[in-house]
Amino acid sequence: MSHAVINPATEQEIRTVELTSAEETDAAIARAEAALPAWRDVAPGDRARLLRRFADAVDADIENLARLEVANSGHTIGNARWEAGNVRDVLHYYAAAPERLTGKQIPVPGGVNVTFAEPLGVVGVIVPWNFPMPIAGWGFAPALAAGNTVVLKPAELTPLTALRLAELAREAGIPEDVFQVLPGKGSVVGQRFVEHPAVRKVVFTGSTEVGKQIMAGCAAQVKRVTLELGGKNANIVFADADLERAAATAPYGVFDNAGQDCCARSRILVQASVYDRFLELLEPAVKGVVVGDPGQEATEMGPLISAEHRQRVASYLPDDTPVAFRGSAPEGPGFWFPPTVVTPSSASDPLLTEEVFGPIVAVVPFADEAEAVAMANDTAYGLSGSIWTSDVGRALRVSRGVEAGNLSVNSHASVRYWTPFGGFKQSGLGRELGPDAVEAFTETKNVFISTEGS
Ligand code: TAP
Repeated sequence: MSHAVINPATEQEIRTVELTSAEETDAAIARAEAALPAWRDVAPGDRARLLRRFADAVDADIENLARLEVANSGHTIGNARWEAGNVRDVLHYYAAAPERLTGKQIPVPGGVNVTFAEPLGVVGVIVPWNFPMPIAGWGFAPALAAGNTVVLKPAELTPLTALRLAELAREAGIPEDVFQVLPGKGSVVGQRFVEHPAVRKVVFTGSTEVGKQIMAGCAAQVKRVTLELGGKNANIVFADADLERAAATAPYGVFDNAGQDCCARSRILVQASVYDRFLELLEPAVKGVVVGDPGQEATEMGPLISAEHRQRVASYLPDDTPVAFRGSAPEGPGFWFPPTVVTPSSASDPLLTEEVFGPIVAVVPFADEAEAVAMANDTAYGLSGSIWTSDVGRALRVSRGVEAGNLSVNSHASVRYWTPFGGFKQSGLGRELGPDAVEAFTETKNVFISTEGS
């Protein structure tokens, strides 16, 4: 079976990709298992060198990878270059890990006690369509660095950059069976990662709904799992903030990648005393977002990923929705959707509770700090958020009060490869990136060596 890969900005077919069957997935997992002993035994410095070579191969291919992503996913060329660069940087960062996977020597009577950081085995990485390159790299780079072999399933809609990354790995000298990319359906390939006993860990990024099924499936084998799931993130704007900056940047905190971002700040909570002024400032900022051909340097927002997804996003705007104002979007072919600002009045409105995953933002007022924190936390999710204030004490109090894994003050930055990333509550389980992520790809083994004479 094959899948026609569509350019979401033009609706033209780019090429077809063969879908991996359940039997082919099992065969790939068997090869990954067979490749494990040799990969685990590669000297730490040599494994590090191979990962650095892989990073260099990605670096030399950035423009090609970025153009592939523009065509396959409709990402703006600026974002797509950043995403390819992120894979390079994550590989370089974790290339420093193999020689640093130290254990501990723990004092015990009658001998020596040491711990080892052992690789888990075959790791299955399941990637969504919204950030095909970075999310793949956050899984495979630390997994490979720790001595695991990897099978990776890109989203059916967006396989092209992952397939290219597998070619670059081979060019860099990483053995073919150590890192395999298996395009296909979640219900086939992803499901085998969950069920196959040789896969010892599943790294899943995607919807909370599917994440729960993955976790339940993995429980049957006590399989390790990392989950990076949805978000309904709050951008909290206090009256003492630099309102001009808060309003000018808010569109980019939610409409980046057309809102198809787990970290999208899709709820803007504004202190009531400056609510009207904030909306006045927000309107020109939203109308100024440049929506169009993602391959053009000046474009700030591209299309949605598919016709089906556009329909889902549009379903959040029934006729009686209080739409404050909208930006622009091209007419004609492509899955376009204009940036849209809504002002729902009920806290239970789906626009305030559900992850829309499109360019729609809800703006609502709050009275004081306590209410802002309560509203921010009034969600099953807990991934990210922003706090705009000029009061350092308030910034820290609110940061500690909001139940989310990644917060930024007077900024919307969420991701740096050297800081931990992940969610509270139903936004996920475990952390990716940062100095500790490699540990999530190892088991601690404790060994006692007796020094007693025989
Ligand atoms: P999902 O529908 O959950 O799909 C994610 C991946 O899982 C795809 O590769 C999909 O395969 C696969 N999959 C689907 N059903 C499966 C099953 N039963 N067993 C194993 N794998 C299965 O999510 P999506 O719509 O692509 O992505 C959007 C979601 O991802 C949003 O909720 C977003 O917030 C979340 N997300 C979270 C983060 C972080 S870091 N927290 C980052 C990005 C996105 P197919 O290709 O067949 O669909």
